Amino acid sequence: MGISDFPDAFKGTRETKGVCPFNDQNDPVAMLLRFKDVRKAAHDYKSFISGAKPGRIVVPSEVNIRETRQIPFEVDPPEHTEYRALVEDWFKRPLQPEYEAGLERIVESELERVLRKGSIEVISELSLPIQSKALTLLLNIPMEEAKTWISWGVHVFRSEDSDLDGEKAAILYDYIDAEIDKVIENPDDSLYGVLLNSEYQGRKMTKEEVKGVLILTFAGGRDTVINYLTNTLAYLAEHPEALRQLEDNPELVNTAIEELVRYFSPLTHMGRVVAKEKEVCGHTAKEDTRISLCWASANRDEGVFENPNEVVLDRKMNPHIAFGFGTHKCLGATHARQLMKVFLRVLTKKVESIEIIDAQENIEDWGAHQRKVGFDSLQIELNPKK
Ligand code: HEM
Ligand code: EMZ
Repeated sequence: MGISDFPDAFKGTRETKGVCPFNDQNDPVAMLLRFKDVRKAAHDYKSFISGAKPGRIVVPSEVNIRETRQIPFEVDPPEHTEYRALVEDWFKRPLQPEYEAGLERIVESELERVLRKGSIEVISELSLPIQSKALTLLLNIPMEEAKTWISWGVHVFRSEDSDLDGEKAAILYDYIDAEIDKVIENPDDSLYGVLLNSEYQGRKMTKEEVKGVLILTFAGGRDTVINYLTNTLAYLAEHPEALRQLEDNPELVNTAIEELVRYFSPLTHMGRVVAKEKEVCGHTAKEDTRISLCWASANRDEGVFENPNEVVLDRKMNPHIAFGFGTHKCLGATHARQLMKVFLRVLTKKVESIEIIDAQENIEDWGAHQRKVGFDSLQIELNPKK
């Protein structure tokens, strides 16, 4: 098996049972594994709610390490609809030509820097800096600020030795609290400033609500984007022909970015709390227990995707749900897609070949199933084009 092969961890259980029980901190989760069931449950926000105790829909549950409600992620309609409307246009800014040019400058300068080094550890030396610098565009704040975020490392709620790290989370909360206070003192046109000026239900957004949006923006768009970039580099190292196809046929990038995010599915699953007992795929989801929507498993469903375990860069029918489905579908998807498009464009222009020197896989443990989601470290050598 190659370094860039990401096996389908849920195949057997998806086909035979469709549901997989998982015990998380004595708050069990029934993981839904089939494409149809995941989409149906994601659509049914009245039975399967996001607006539970903050942190509870995340697996592993974060109830013990945070109290702030993430907005609009941990809110259901009708409140969700109004919150989401406040930020929807802001998160479409990545489609503007100036924004794309900004992404291009970031990716170019980061790639040039590592090309001078030759051999690098991808996550710390390339993916994290690109992710953090790109996020300054999404928040509309000076690029300088990325230095602080890079110093936090890859995870904001996790650390090397623990899935949940309250002390690490506190760094992010304290930082956001301080930034909100700064912008209250000196209003600006950053996401902080825009939110502090926005009205929800006819009144100004509270500091706690603004914090809820910002925490989500930092946490949701961090390891997902880092894995998307890192795993793609591993894939291109092992598939030099793909690197050249992307260079020779620039249109290919449009289907390639979708196929790569389907195949890698950087967010494995997300939970919901059962509002009222309901039968799903032969499982009785009892009131106040949890289910999860396993995007990663759904994206390998053979009933929907032909050759699901192969990366087909020009895949035509690709209704993947790596960015979620329905009410809560990813607000950061436009940013992530634009970043990957630019990354592939610049990479194919500047890089001749990539060699893998060493790789430590990051394997998630979901009880009966172990899933490779990315790497803990990936050492590569980059050879520049002449
Ligand atoms: C929601 C995946 C990048 C912000 C989601 C959901 C998924 C997802 C599956 C749905 C969660 C649910 O239904 O409960 C991903 C992946 C990414 C990515 C795979 C990268 C490849 C980002 C980025 C940002 C972001 C860059 C922002 C900086 C959000 C927000 C939501 C969300 C705000 C909640 C939307 C709502 O509740 O209405 N994401 N995400 N994501 N994501 Fe992302
Ligand atoms: C939450 C989540 C958002 C959670 C859409 O996903 O991402 C996770 O990485 C965080 O731990 O708190 O923000």
